[in-house]
Amino acid sequence: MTFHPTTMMADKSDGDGDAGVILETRKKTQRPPLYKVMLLNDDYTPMEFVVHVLERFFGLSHAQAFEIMLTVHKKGLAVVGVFSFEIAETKVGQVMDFARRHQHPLQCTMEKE
Ligand code: TYC
Repeated sequence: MTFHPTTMMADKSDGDGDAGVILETRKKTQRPPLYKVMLLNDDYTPMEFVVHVLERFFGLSHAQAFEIMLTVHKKGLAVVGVFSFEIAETKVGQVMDFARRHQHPLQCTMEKE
């Protein structure tokens, strides 16, 4: 009888010496990047207008909106929400458009988290 290599393997190994080491079972989970949407302070936009913007476009309660408006007023800027690129872009556009239509210099920007 001749000993062909495959005849000697009682297990599932293919005899290549790697003993079935799995180097990669699945791709790493990919999460979409998130973007911070920020409101910037200025000296002219009325506080009530900013509060209204935060209620209208970011779904904040009056109390939350007032708090964030005051943070922007005191600190110069604040993050008002974190969203996917598309949602962040839409919010920034809505706020900038609304401010421009009311002739307020309010600035809203986004930045990758
Ligand atoms: N600083 C403004 C004022 O005193 C109020 C203000 C708050 C403006 C937040 C912009 O993003 C802003 N009327």
